[in-house]
Amino acid sequence: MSEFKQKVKQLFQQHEVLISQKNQKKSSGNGIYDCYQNPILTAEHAPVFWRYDLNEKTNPFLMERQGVNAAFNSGALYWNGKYILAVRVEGVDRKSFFAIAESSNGIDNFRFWDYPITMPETERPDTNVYDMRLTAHQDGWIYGLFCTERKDDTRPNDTSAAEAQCGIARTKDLKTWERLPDLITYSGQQRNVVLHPEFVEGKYALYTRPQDGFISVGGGGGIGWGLSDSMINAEIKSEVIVDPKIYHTIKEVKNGQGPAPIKTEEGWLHLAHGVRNTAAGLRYTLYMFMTELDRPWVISHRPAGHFIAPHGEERVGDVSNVTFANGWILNEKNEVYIYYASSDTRMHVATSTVEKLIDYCKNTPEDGLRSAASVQTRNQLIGANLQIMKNLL
Ligand code: M1P
Repeated sequence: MSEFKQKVKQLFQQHEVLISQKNQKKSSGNGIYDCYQNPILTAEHAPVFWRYDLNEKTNPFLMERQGVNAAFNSGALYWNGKYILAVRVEGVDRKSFFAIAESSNGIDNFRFWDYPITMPETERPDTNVYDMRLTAHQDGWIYGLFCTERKDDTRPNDTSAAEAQCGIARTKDLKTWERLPDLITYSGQQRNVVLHPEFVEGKYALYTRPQDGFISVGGGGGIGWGLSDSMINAEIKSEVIVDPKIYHTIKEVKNGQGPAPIKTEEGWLHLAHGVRNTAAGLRYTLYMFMTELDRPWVISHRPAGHFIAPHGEERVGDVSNVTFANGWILNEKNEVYIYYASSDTRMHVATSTVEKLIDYCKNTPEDGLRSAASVQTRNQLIGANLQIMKNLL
């Protein structure tokens, strides 16, 4: 066998070892969810044939011709008994695209399909697309809502001036996508827009995140809510903030809905991200809340603080100190697979159940918004526990 062929073989073998690695539950849990030892997807999980030219004539040094930088912020869907992720793959050229990765058990052995998604463009081409939320809607379509980023043409001389809006596409097979016009709202920009899975008042219902600028949400902000008559020409005429950003909380600077909420008998479970500022830059953590069954825009339970925050190696990456989630899966056993990315670099999974997440939302105290209130809440727990401990220990 030629040296070139041997090197190719080695590349495929190393890749196979990586993607077929078993994932183990970490022993120390918090009772709310279980974490796993390995990330489920990294840049190195991208197929060898996406990155290398395998033709000896055109690539005698077997160079990586089209490197992949990261695999993160993935939409998720439980589909034909498989755990499907619509992964944000970022090339070394900084452009993101979507690619489907599939696993039979949801915690390891994620494999990318041969080709990434070919997402059609609108008449105003996207410069970058990312963070797709998948929603299997009551109308029978699977929708993908994502951020479309384009140059802000009102500031031609500022090479970093960008505009974010909500791109919309739909599919029945996750392979062929029909691109629909971008969402129209009457806010400056939009990111983190998510389609609710059911009709509300006979209309399509969307969680939004209005923002004044590309990075800064500005004066308003928070998770918004609005209805649209159609998804073919989606337009929200009236947008209201249902989960505002709040001073001195984990969502002081901005927040955004994660995946589409999960329906339970006791209300809708929501996962979102909150952002606060620190001397070391922005810190992104995940939080949960519940909304009423019949009014999915009305919050019924607000556990305080973060639900998942970056730990250990998760804290470091292209954008450090970030956890971000735009996908989770409920399976037929009422287990919930929470797919989150760390530091804009790689994907992880945490597993829980509907029962545990409802308990977490209902029984975790709300944020009292002052240190004194937090001490009072904690003292109630300590007092009750000290009584119990007399009999227990
Ligand atoms: O870099 C952290 C995240 O920043 C943005 O999220 P948000 O709009 O809430 O600030 C997005 O670009 C997201 O992709 C990214 O993970």
